[in-house]
Amino acid sequence: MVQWAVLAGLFSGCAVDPSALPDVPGAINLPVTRFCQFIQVPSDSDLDIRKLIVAFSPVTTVVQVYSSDQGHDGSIEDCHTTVDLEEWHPLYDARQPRSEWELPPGVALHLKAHQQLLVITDGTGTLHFEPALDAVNEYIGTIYGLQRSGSSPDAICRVPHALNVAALDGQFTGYHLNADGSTGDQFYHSNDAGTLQAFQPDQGPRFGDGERILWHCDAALSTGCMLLGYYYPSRSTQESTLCVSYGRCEKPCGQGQTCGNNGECVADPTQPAPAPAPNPTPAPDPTPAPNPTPAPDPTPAPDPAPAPACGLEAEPNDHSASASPLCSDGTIHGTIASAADVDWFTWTLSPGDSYQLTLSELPADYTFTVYHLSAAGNLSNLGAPDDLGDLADQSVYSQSINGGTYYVKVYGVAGAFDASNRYTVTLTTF
Ligand SMILES: [Ca+2]
Ligand SMILES: [Ca+2]
Repeated sequence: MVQWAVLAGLFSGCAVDPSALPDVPGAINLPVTRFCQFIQVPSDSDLDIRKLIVAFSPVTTVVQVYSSDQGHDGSIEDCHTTVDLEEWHPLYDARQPRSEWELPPGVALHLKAHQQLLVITDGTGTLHFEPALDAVNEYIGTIYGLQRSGSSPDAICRVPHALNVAALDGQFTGYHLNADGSTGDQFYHSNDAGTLQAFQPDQGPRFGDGERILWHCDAALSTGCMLLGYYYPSRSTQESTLCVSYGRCEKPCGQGQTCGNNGECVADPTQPAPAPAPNPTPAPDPTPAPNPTPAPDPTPAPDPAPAPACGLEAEPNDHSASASPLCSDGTIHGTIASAADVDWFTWTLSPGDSYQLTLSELPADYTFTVYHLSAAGNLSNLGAPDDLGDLADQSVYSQSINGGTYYVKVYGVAGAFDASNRYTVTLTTF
């Protein structure tokens, strides 16, 4: 699970003069006025786009456009703090109030009829899509990922097949990765203006089938870096590849290991002993028998250990319909008992409630996704935390606009589980 943090910002009341956009037959103009706006492609047929213009108010610093194959109820759901990149595929990203991108001849960006879009911006303006006029031979695919600067700023990404890069965006420095794991030639460096770097036809970087990219998130560029590449050909009209990396390793390393420079997991010198997993509090009896009215003790011993508040999940809870309610204090414990185990929990909020949901005490790499039950009975994905592949606590923070029933799904990343040790979910409302 990989997420994109939504950037904080203020609305601008400054509308962009639509006359500043070219009057092209068949072009679509999407006005965007909300911080997080769910809109659908206003077309009854699929569209092949040859040129995209972002025209926003001068103070705009970010315009992120995502697409999804899942519908989203409501145009102004909770403006969640993270975007689930498994559901939402980046379509375009601009860090300038105005940007234009014209695709190479014969290459198009494909939009499906009424496709669900999510636009996140701190400005107000218009997305302008111009249709392809000539024959379309290839479609644009996207490759994307997240990485943080800091102790392990390197990440790798394997391209899905041989491809030509049409444009690159994001705050990173990109290198070819040699087969032996050593760093090859640099092919990209984020420019100071943070603008999309588009290449002339067949002048962009090329990658072979299965080749790996090394991308480096330098703290001088950003604390959180985004990789966004547009390439052709793609194997379908909308191909997207989410790059998940654990440093230079493609999979999380085990306990006592760290990711080495060659992309293999190696023994972590900072953790000399494979310490047994700390489990200071044994799991309480899942069904503690109520004390059958003890005889009143004239000198009652004070209870040394307060009873666990509510306690454990109640399996089966593998679907939202069988979700375990959070305890009255907002906590619950559970175990991911197998690679297939998922645990659903539920709670309710009043309109306007702010909340923070935290997953902690992880014995393995788990993460979660938050959902809201709409009035129509549909679950909408509100987002998920940053999971860095470690055992650190993960949180999301948001505000409920309409209140109602919420769910969280906790699961192991890449099949991670630990049947013996518990995790903890904590909901705080304020
Ligand atoms: Ca469970
Ligand atoms: Ca379960």
